[in-house]
Amino acid sequence: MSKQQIKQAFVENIAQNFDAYGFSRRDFLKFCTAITATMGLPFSMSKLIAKTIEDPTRPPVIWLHYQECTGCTESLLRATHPKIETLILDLISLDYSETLCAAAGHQVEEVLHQSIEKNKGKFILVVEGSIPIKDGGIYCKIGGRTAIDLVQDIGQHCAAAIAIGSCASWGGVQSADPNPTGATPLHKILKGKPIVNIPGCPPNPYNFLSTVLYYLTLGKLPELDSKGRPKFGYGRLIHENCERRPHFDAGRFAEQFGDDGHREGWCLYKLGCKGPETYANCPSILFGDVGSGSWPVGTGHPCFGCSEEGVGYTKPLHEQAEVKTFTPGSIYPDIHSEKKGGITVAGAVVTAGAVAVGAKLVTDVSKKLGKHDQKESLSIKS
Ligand code: FSX
Ligand code: SF4
Ligand code: F3S
Repeated sequence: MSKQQIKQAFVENIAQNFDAYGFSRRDFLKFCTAITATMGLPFSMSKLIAKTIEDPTRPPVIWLHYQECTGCTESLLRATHPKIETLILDLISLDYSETLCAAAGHQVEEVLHQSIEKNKGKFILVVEGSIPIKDGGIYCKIGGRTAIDLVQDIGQHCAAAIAIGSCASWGGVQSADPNPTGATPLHKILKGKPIVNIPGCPPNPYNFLSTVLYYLTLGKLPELDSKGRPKFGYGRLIHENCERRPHFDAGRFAEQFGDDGHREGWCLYKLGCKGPETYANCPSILFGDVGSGSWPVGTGHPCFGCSEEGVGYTKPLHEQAEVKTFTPGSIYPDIHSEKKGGITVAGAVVTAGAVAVGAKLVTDVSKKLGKHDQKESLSIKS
């Protein structure tokens, strides 16, 4: 059979398996379009993404687990997710994963060494969990070797690495004060390799899948921010895309869990929502593919900043957040223009009021702007 025939057989095999996976080819193409949009790529790229998924070449992946709860793997593989994620995992060659390997002990260690030897400089390393460095790293050992020793040894041979979850990205829950094990993120242990951080506890599976697909399709990593996160997933504050944002702008806050404001779906800022200082796309891509509202704030709980270093597991849950952007929202004209004839603060207030709910809102927003319109950062206290 020629290479072309093998490829054709593989593509047909996927097509036949659509039913087994519980989705149609149409669903598959819809998925490709959605994930292309998640990556911020032009619509036309969705065909290339589909091609990548249908390509029979399976890139080798080695997946290491250290200090964590396995929630990242769980959220990626949850049976409640559409099985399309499973299909993606079928398309990588997951050579080693402590959670998913059927083999154990020396047998699986042998598989790991063989994969490293065979794929030197080519495999993608995924690290889930933080790496303890205190007391010589004794708090996490696998096969008698410390996590720090393993990650440096294996990591030197990878093509690129992905730190999945907040634990591997910045220390996560184990790094909470007083950080008894010296929990440390991957990028501080593994040097000289391209590393992408996909924080979240757990992270949204689509941000991980999009990063892998981006790499496989374009042969390079997506553009990263100063914290090593893909800009497509972490370029915006949660507060910018939250469905409760109009309530924030209008000054309508839930004051207590279960009060009238909470029941009405008002803003959770005063209950400690960290959306105003947390960069993630949770409100846009949601979780679990079950429709609108399927994200923490959507269910009525304040975001606690699980994906943001210095916020999640660091700031008290119900402490009020630092608001990093101005109010009113970015849909309103720039209220800081110094150009003559540009819109004034009062003008912006009037505009906001006109498009929103009327004179009462104008008064509320005016009060806020009066206090804060000169500041770069706005912090509202109750
Ligand atoms: Fe758990 Fe992953 Fe949180 Fe950490 O997720 S969901 S503790 S980010 O490393 O397994
Ligand atoms: Fe949404 Fe939280 Fe911002 Fe309120 S403070 S608008 S609930 S992200
Ligand atoms: Fe985490 Fe906040 Fe998103 S708690 S899942 S970053 S809404």
